Amino acid sequence: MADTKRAIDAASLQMLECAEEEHIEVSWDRHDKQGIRCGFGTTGLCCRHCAMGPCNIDPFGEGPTLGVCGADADTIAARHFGRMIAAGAAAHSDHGRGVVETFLEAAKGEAEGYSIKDEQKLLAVATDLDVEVGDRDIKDIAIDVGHKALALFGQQEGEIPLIKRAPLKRQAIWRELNVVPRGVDREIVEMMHRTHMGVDQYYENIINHGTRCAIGDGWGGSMIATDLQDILFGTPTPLLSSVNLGVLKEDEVNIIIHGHEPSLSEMIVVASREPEMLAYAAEKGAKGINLGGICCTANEILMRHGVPIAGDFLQQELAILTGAVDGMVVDVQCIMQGLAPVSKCFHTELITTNRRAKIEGARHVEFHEDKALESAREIIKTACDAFPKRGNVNIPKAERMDLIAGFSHETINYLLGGTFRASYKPLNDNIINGKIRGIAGVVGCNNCKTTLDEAHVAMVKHLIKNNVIVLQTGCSAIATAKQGLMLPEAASEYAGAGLAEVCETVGIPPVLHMGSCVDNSRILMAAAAVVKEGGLGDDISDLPAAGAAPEWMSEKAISIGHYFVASGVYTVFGVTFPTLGAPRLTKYLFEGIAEQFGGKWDFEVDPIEAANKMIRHIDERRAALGLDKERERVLYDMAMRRELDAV
Ligand code: BF8
Ligand code: SF4
Repeated sequence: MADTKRAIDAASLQMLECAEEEHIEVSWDRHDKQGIRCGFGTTGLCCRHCAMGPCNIDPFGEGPTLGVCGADADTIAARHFGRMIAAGAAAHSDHGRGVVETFLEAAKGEAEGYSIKDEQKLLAVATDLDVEVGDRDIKDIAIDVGHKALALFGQQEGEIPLIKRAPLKRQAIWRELNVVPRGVDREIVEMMHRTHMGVDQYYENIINHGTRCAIGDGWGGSMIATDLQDILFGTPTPLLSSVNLGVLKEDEVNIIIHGHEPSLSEMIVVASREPEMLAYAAEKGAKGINLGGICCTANEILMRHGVPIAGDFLQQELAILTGAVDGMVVDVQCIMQGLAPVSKCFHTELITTNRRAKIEGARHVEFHEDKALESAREIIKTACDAFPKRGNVNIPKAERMDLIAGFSHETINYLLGGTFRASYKPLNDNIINGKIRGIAGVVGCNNCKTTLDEAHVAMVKHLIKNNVIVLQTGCSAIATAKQGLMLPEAASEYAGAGLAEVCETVGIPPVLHMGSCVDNSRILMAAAAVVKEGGLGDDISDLPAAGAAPEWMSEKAISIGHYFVASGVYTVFGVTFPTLGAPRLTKYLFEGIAEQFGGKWDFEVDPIEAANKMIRHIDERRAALGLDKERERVLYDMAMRRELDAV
C-alpha cells in the first residue's frame, strides 16, 4: 500500500504503489532521503552571498547573531526573500518576453502557423500601450503592440504602462511609496545588485524594492504574457474537458506536454490533428494521438483547446510510471531532473525543447518559432516511434474527472453580464447583498512536504461552503478539478446556499479556472474590474477578497504572493515561510506592510484555519463597507443602486 500521507487522489496513490513495487525512486522518496532540513536554511538565516561565509545566525541568540560583515538576521532573510521575488519575476517575465518575440514574428508574418486570433483584444491592449488604433491595418497595429510590449522589459525610466489598469487609488499608493516599476528587467537587475554583499542593509528598503520588482511581474511581465497569448492563441471561453492520469489512452500515442510556454504546445496541438501525423501514428500501430498536459502548459492548452490535463506538478513522474507515456515534452520551469532516470525505466522519450533548459540524458529537439510546425512534427514523430516499444501499461483508467475551464476575466464579465452588456455588476450586487460573501484567489504549487492536493481541496471546499467564490490558477486549479469542484454540480453539492444560488442562476461552477500562473494577472484584472464597477470601495484593498497558496514551493509563488500583497490583498501561504527566523522582517511582512499597502502576508499550515483567516479578513472588509448587516432580498431599482454605490 502506498503511503496515504503522500497524496489524496487514488490515481497518484496507485502510481506510488507501482513505484514502490518496481523500486523506482520519485520525488517523495528523495524528499524522505533529505531528512530533517537545516534550520538556518529553512528560516532564512543562512547567507552565502560572499566567500567570508556561509554565515549562520542563531535565532535563539546563543550563537552568532551577526554575519562576518555584520549583517543581521533581518537583512539576511530580506536579501533571500528579495532574490526569491527576483527569480520568480524573472521566470514569468522571460516567459513573457518569449511570447512577445513570437508575437512580433507572427505579426510580421514570419512565424509559420501563428496568426492573430483575437483582434478585439489586440485593439484593447493597443490602447493600453498607447498604440494608435484609428483605421490602421491590424498588421501594423500588431507590430507596434509587439515593439511596445518588448520595450516594457528593457525600459529604463518612467513607469511601465500597464500599471494604469490598476484602480487610481492603488496607482497613487504605488507612486507615493515609490514602487512603480521603471522596466521589468531593470528592477530584477537592481534586486540582484542590492542583495550583493555590502549594498542594501535595511530590510524594509530591500522589501520596498522587492515590491517594485513584484509589481513589474504581476502588472508587467506576467500581464503582457497573458494578453499576447490571448491575442495570438485566442482568449479562453468556457469549455468541457477532463483531468487526472485516467486521461491517458492505452491504444493511442500519449504525448505529455509539460512546462509553461504555450508557443510550442499550441503547435503540437495543431500538428497532432494533421492527417499525416495521424497516419504516422497509425503506421506504428496506434489508433490516434492523445495529448495531455502537466503543470501550467496543461492549463494553457486546456483553457484554449480543451486538451485534457494529466496532472499537477507532483504527478509528472507518476505519469511516466503508467508505462503509457510515449513522449514527455518539456520546455521551462517546474520540470524535475528526476524525469530523466524515471523515463529510462520505461520506453518514454523525454524531449527537452528550449535552449534555456536541457536535461542530461534527454533528447533535445530545439524549438524555433520560425519553423514551429516543423519542430512540433518532429517531436510527435519521436513519440510515435516510441509507441511500439511499450512494455506493461498501468493506467488508472477510473481516475478521470470532468471539469469546466476557460474563465478569462473577459468571460466572467460576459457570463455575469446582463442581457445588453457585459458587466461585473451582477457579481458586485451579489457581494453587496451577501449571497456571495467574498472572493478568494487560491493558487500555486504542490510540495512534497505536504500531502498532495490535500490543503488545496480542504481550503477551497471550506471557502465555497462559506459562500466565498474561488478563482484559481496553476497546480491548485488542477488539484481541485480532480475532486470535481470545477463542475457546475459542485455548487449544489459543496457551496453555501447564497453562492450556490448565484452559480446555478448563471450556470457556472463555484470554483473558476482562470488559467496558468502567469494568468494570475487575470485575477488582478478581475479585481480591478470589480472595483471599477462600483459599490465595493475604490481600491483592491477595500474588496472583501483574499489570496492563498496552501502548498507553494516555487520562487514564482513568492513573486505572485508579493504582487498580490502590493496590490492590496491579504495573502496567506501554507507549508513554510522563508523569513521565520527574522522577527522584525516577518512582523513587517505580516503587519507593518499593511499600513502602507493595505495588503499583507500571513502564514498558516492548517488549510481550514487559513481559510478561516481569509473569511475573517473578508468579513472585516465587508464591515468596513457597511455590508455586515443581514440584507433582505430585494430587487434594486436605479435609485437604490445609486444609493448602494455611494456606500
Ligand atoms: O507556474 S503552480 S508547481 S506549474 S510554479 Fe509550477 Fe507552482 Fe505548478 Fe506553473 Ni506555478
Ligand atoms: Fe556572511 Fe556577510 Fe558574506 Fe553573507 S555577505 S556570507 S553575512 S559575510
